[in-house]
Amino acid sequence: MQLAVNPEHRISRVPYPEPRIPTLMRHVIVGTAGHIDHGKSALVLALTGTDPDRWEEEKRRGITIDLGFAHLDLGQDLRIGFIDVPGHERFVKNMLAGVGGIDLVMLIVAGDESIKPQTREHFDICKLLGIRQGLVVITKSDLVDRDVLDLVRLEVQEFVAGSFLAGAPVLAVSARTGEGLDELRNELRRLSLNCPPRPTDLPFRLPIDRSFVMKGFGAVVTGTLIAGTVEKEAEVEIFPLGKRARVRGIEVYNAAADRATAGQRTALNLAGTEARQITRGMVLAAPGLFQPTSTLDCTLNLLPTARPLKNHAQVHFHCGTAEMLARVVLLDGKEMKPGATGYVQLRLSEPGLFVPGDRFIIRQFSPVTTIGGGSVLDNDPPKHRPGDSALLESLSTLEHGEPEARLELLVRRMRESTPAGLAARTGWKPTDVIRVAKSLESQKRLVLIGQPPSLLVHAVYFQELAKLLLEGLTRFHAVNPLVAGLPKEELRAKLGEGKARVIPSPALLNALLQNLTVREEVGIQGETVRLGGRTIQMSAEEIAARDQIAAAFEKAGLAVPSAREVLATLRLERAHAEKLLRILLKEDVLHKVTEDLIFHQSALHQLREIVAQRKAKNNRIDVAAFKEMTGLSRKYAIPLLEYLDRERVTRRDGDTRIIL
Ligand SMILES: Nc1nc2c(ncn2[C@@H]2O[C@H](COP(=O)(O)OP(=O)(O)OP(=O)(O)O)[C@@H](O)[C@H]2O)c(=O)[nH]1
Ligand SMILES: [Mg+2]
Repeated sequence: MQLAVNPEHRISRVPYPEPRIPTLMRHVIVGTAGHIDHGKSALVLALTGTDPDRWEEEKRRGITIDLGFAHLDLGQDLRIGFIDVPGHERFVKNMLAGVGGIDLVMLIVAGDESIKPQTREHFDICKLLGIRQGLVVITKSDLVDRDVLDLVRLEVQEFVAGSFLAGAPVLAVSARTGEGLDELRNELRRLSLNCPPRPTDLPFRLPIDRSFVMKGFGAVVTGTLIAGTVEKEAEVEIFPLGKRARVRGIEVYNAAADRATAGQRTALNLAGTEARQITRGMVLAAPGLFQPTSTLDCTLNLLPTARPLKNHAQVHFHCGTAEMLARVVLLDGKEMKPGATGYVQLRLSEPGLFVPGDRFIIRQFSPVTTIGGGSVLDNDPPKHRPGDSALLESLSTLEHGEPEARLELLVRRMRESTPAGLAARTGWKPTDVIRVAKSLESQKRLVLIGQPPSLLVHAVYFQELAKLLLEGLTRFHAVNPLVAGLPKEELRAKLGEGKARVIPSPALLNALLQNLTVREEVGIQGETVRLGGRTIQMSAEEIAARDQIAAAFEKAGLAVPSAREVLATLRLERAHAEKLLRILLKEDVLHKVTEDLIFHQSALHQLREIVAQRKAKNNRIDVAAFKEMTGLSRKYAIPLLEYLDRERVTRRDGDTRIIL
């Protein structure tokens, strides 16, 4: 760009009355769009005084290659950040990395050329990305006379008819003479103040558009903060790397700041990571909340100018600043017609961080042109079976449903989830998840556990688990009439058995048990769960015999004879004695170390004490020392040492063991 710009026009003359009460400054991001050489960068320079073409190559060739940035204050209460994009068709992918974060678009059309191919492609992209605000600027007004300008104006109005820019201002300006710039600033201010503010209380996300090393500082990344807030010293997660870093410093529009909020151009200095690991397309986000994903269920809108799209077609996928290949799996048909809209599953070539509501663009694999776009509905979709009639219905719920219906659908699929887990699946903040969940709870569609709720379970699943639990206990008691009940952990594992079942979390099991205890359908003693009203069916004789067996093992200490020998010393029928032995094992009075060696817990407890005493003097022990210390023969020493390894009392290290 070799334009000599009149310095008069570089600086905003602030044609607005200063507000008497200082208000909070609004931040709005304005993006340029339009064909190559139509004067986008020259206009940004004329408006802001900053040349957005930063690179030597850009200056030399007089074209924009990559994104450029500048900003302008229009009054004390409004700062506009400009993202200037390249018009060259080869650099549309760079344009896409910038346009994802903008609030309003300045569609640039040169007065001496009118509408050209990238005017159309850039405008298609803006429409597909759901940009809602903007204006058209006819540039180079000094090069054409009024008649031509009027003609271009008419062409532009026809071009934007029926779109979000229908009826938007169409202004003629000259970056060279400054004509029309004041009016443009006025319109930019008016439109900016009309833009809905970005959500600052959503989970923080920053798609990275640049990453570099700053001497003396280390890694610096920049981007447009699309949601939430980030503060100095905060921990952030880098997606899809899965690494964490600390925010050492923040700059907002080149000035040091303690925090940055949604809608601001932001630079973060990161500690704990290297700049060369981070590239454009990665995303910084609140730590521990999101999961990277490479499968997305989406809506897709195919442009009327595209070719029909075949199932499994490979395309270029652009979302935020990320760019990768993707396969498009059509979910409602074999082929998608130009101009049509439908549901698709995108299988991405790399994982990334995407949240429902995120807009994306797809471009044809070759030759590379923009063919469509849409928005993410589900960032962790289940596997779809062909011909699943419920699939389209659930996708339609995710697209159009009320928040209640959407949340219920996700919880039903996930069976149980946390507010944070659902925030990652919806893009809502956890408090909104809880608010919607409470409304569903009052309609008995969800069960909320904890105060404040920490677990959300679908009501149907909760009832189903309760039924399975009672059935399982009934079966258990029938087979084991002499056993008090099932340990909780075993019960939990049992609930996860069978086809496509998942093991419920301990918190969910506890909530279920609490619910069933209140209704007296189950009873709990320590860790043992039994059916309500159920007691062990043992006679006085059986109890005496059970105690006799326990005493025999206790007396034997560590040098126990085999279980068979112990039982033989008692005057009990063999099968009966074995049943009582099983009860003692279940109740954890006795413990099976190997198939033939059963010890009383008191003996094992004693063993742990001996080992602990040894550790005070020497934390290593070999078989010989163990034998000497316990007075046991090899027959017992080896299985007992292996038992201690399993219990993590010791750890094997070559020929010896370390006492932990
Ligand atoms: N006479 C005149 N020339 C202009 C005006 N605006 C831009 N130009 C010239 O048009 C050429 C292209 O301007 P740029 O601003 O680089 O165009 P661009 O749209 O940014 O181009 P790309 O970024 O490569 O797509 C330069 O030579 C500018 O000097 C204007 O208002 N009047
Ligand atoms: Mg340019």
